[in-house]
Amino acid sequence: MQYRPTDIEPKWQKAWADARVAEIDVAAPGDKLYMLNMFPYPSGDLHVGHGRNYILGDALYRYFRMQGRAALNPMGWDAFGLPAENAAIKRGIHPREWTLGNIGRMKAQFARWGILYDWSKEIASCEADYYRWNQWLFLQLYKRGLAYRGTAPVNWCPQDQTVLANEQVVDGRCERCGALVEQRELSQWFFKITEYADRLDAGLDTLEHWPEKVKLMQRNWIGRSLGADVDFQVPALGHALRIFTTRPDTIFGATFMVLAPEHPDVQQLIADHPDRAEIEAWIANVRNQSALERQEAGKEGRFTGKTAINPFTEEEIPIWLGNFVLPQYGTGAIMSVPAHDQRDFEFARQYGLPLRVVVGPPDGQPVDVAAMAEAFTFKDENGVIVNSGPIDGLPVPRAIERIIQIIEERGLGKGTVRYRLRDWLISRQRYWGTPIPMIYCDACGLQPVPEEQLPVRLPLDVPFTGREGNPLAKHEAFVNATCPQCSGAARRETDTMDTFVDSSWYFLRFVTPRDDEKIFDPALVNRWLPVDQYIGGIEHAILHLLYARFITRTLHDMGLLQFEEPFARLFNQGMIIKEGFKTPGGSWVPPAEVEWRDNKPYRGDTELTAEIGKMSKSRFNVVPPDELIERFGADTERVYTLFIAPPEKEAAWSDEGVIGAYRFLGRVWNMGAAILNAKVSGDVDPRVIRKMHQTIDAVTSRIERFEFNTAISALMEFSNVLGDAVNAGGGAELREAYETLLKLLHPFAPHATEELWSLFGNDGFILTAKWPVADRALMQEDEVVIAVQVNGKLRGQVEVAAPPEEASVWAAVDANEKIQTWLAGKTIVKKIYVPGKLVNVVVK
Ligand code: ANZ
Ligand code: ZN
Repeated sequence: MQYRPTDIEPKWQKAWADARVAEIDVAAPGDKLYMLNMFPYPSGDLHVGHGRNYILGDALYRYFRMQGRAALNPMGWDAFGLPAENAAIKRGIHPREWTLGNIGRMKAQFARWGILYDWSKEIASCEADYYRWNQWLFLQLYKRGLAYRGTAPVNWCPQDQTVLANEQVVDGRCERCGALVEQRELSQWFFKITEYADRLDAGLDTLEHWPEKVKLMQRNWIGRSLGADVDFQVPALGHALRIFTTRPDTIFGATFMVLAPEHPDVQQLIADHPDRAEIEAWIANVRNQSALERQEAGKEGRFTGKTAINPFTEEEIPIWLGNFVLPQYGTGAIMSVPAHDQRDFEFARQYGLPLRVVVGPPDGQPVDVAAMAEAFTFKDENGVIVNSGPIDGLPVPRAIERIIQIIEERGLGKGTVRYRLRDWLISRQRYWGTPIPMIYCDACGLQPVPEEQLPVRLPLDVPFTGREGNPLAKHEAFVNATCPQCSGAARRETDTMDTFVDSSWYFLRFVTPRDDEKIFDPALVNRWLPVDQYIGGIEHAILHLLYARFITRTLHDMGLLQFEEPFARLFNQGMIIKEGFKTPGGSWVPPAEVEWRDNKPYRGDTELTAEIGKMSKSRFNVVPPDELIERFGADTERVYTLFIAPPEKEAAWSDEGVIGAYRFLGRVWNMGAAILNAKVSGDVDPRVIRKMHQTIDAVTSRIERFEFNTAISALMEFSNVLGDAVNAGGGAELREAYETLLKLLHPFAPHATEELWSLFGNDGFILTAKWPVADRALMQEDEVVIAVQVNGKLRGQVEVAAPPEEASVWAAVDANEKIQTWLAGKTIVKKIYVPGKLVNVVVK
């Protein structure tokens, strides 16, 4: 009997699949647990870095099953998106065919890893029976004013006559043809997520079991800021310009004003400017830049020639235009306080504008303006207001409250809460996505597609050229529609939805994925959700999770959901990295092409450098799971992947580590063979039983805390103790302890443990066996070690029978010669006993 994983793994994979072990009846009673790995984009192949995510989810799932939980663990495919369309253009294969082929390959890979999903609940977002509910959802949001049309700038390739996604723009040029990309304003569809900004922000406080880091990223993205809107009168306009500031306490230091070049009053302000043409050309140039380019361009501005009145100092201050002021944030106009805001400081230095200090350090030291190398950004209690009349001497937070009061009393403006969050632009001018269910009629205007006409199906017979825009727009049969209002000829919307719409509610669909009457069953969904454990990459920390939280709230407000937060617990696994090799020019070299000479890596005559990179295909440093499984088995990959590091940490792949995991499983296997073949039986060494209970306790609590690596080390220790007992001639009596080891190991090495479980003559899957429970009494060591201190310094230790009693501890201290030498000739002042841990003798 030898450990040959390739002989046993496919057998158990088939047995689990045939028995449909992971299928669950959501209507049956039980202690429900909803586990979910973020559904992947079906890009094709999976490497061991992806494996970590699914393997850790599966280990957890198997553990909960053995705990007797009714666990739902579904899987599906985030199947719309750009790469499928690119494959269609490059290789002439239809996006659907490409996607379905990849899904098939990935499913086979999941099976080879021994991962159990409830495939009866599988969904793919590119199928009409899924995306029709995207369309239904869109219509509900539209009815409630939460889906609307507005204009927004897009990347436009003038050569290919098409809209480009951000990732298709490389250095400002079209990735495909190299033409300079322009910004164009297009009419597009939005979801009004901003209406939920306050609730999305406040809800973060209720997410106890989310990583702090993710909550912080969400909070920053939502960007709640408290401040004030203040009017500055502009004589030349005849009305005021309203600014937004988060630091109204600095208003006495506002020495100029800056507007976004897009601000609606700009035209009037520069109407009689002598350099008007030059300013307009500059504005056009700024408008054409993407947000990123605008940031990178450095601060630039133009003076309008006009002034505003600072309502507190009553001074005339110049009005500038500046590229660093964004049109969609706040009011698109700012009061500049160069002494206390770094952007304003740089702008003022660049254009020679004046500074006035209005916040000083708490010690009251005067600030030397001429010597300032940067803005003094005193905030919170660390800043005290100066040179500011009624708020002089107040610390910043109190000054903000007070000045807002004054602003409101004097009718100059009001205190405000603002959010950085923008509405969600869901329109994509692409083919491979959910058609937006709207119709344009010349007579009746915009009309929603009636619900009973859903789904609006994506036609499959379209040509893919990558040019001249969205192929849907040229598909006559698709575009020509009948107006639902007047039955006249009308046109269909040809934009499709952002794929983040697909993933914003899929976790609700998994409960009843085949329902073609409704999006989900509210009673069942309210029983199964929120998701108890959500697992996925940190790359989804912002958008996906925010959109899912938003859509969940909209469905809550429609009366369909009783909860507002979809994911009770969130876990983000770390990345697996592997060493790779680079040329001096920076390109990655596949390991197969690397030659070693004098202990240095070369390709041909070029010396390479070794670098750590994240696993990705383009870097040639992926470990293909197939090769690994072929040699060592999926159980080895699973144990290694979970043992390598705490799962939330980045981990470096090591081939020696893999072999270590393989040897461990081999030892467990051989031990099983030895126990099976043992003839004699006698008493079990009590140390084995004690170790067993300690291990049950350790592994259980560590799995629950996601400490898979230390859970596996506890199993290794236990298997060593058990191995010693076997080598010492222990026989059949070790069975119980060994079968306990198998159960505890099952979540990590499911195939080998199933095989051994059945070799030991057990019926049924070990997966459905009961998880062992530790007996605390049997965990107790016979003896405990108590540390002995003299005057607080460690001077020795004593061993007493467990559980320790104070009297016997002191008796042992008295009998200990080494400790007595520290006490000789001294007077004992006090004796302290910390139960079960230490004693301290205070002497004089
Ligand atoms: C005066 C001031 C003084 C400001 C000071 C800051 C510090 P957050 O906190 O990120 O929301 N601002 C307002 N609207 C802007 C826009 N459309 N584009 C660029 N900047 C804008 O930032 C709020 C601050 O950013 C506002 O407070 C304003 O500058 C600037 F010592 O007003 B502050
Ligand atoms: Zn009509």
